[in-house]
Amino acid sequence: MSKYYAAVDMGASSGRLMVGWTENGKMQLEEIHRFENGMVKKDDELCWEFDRIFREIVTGLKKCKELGKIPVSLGVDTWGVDFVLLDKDGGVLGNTVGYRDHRTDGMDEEVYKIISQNDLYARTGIQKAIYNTIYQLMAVKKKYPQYMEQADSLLFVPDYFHYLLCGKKVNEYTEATTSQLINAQTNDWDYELMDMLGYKKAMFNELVMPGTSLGNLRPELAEEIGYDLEIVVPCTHDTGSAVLAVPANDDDFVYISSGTWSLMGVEMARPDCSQQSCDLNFTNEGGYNHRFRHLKNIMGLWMIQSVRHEYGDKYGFAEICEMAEEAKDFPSRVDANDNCFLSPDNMTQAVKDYCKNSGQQVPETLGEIATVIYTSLAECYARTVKELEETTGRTYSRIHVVGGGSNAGYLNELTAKATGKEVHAGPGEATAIGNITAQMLKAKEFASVEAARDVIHESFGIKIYQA
Ligand code: LFR
Repeated sequence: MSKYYAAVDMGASSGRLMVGWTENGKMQLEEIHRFENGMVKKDDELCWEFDRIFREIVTGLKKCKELGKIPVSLGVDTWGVDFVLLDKDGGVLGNTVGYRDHRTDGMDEEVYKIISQNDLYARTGIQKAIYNTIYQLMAVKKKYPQYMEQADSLLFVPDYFHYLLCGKKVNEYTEATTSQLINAQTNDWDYELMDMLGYKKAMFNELVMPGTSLGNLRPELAEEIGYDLEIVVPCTHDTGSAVLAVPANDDDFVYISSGTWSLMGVEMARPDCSQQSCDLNFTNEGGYNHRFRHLKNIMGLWMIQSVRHEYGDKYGFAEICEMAEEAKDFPSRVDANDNCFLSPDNMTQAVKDYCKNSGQQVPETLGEIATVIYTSLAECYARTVKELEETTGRTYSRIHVVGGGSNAGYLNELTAKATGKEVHAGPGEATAIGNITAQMLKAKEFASVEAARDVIHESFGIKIYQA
């Protein structure tokens, strides 16, 4: 009888509860429950709806039972950097603010008054992104100092769901590295940095590695759901899970974890905290077994998701891809990494304004806007590959695109053309697969990461685009 493993895989626009198992040497995956996600305005802050989402997780677990696929364990992965502060009774302090909120505006400067950007990079190896936890905490400190005083515990979003599920408060390592408060050499909290910034050390919890068991469900929850299971932490940072599921064991490739963001990089045994890497704004996020993700954040399909939403969610992503292809000769380009696309009031307008302000032809139709975004992304990928080849001092012959965005065929074609590299697209469910893989490794269903990646390669279709 197969053993089932559950992944709650939450992205910025939707979340799913997936169940995975192995059968005849292959990995199988089934989506049990899907729900909407997104930041909503509350008290003029962009916030996540964690109470509603927690109920969606419970609904998903109940559905597993109805379908006769009761999982032995569960792990949650989400985007990085966001957190809640809990008081000593476990209550959330303040709003559950998300990383695109403007509370971090100017907080980089506040942090650099205390430690320079270069010194911060040398210690943490983490890229400068204005929404990193380190800047968000500075915003809380300035705006709501009382929360910082009352805080008993800081939990990142997946940690918080694990806590609601089983009652244990820990910080999982891969997600914690996105805070920019972990020392890249020691792989532990940088307490000295916290002291410098005036962040209370006691609110940071024990760091645990992917594959750690946190114990079983809270009894009242097990009763409601109708069965019990173990909480086993995966790489709770979605990008960490996605990279664990890249279907290759050599090192002659660059990956793109393609979803709301495009995360493009390579896996490395040691972080590169050099000045060159800092200047190019590459990050070194912690991964499974302390492998590092040396990568760059590229704005990604967030731009397309936002435009689609502004057109009333009328068209599917495949349709938008087709419209873009029809408008493929439209000549304008944007810098996909310009901050103006991080959290604009209206993305369609932001793309038009960028083209206008840079003296280019302004896109009018949805197809034209989409083609500007896709081609600009592909060109950004091409620049990033060159930078990676520079920082790592070698060349790569192919690109593995994993995650939901790997289904965007037109973008894959553009990527192959712009980079001159073969593109291997899939699996689309890399994040959930990686989450489940960490649980299966813990359960010894695979002898090693290499063995798991071989099975992933055999189990899910991979489409190749020639350069
Ligand atoms: C992708 C991701 C990126 C992180 C961004 C914000 O979903 O986790 O890795 O930089 O979201 O947290």
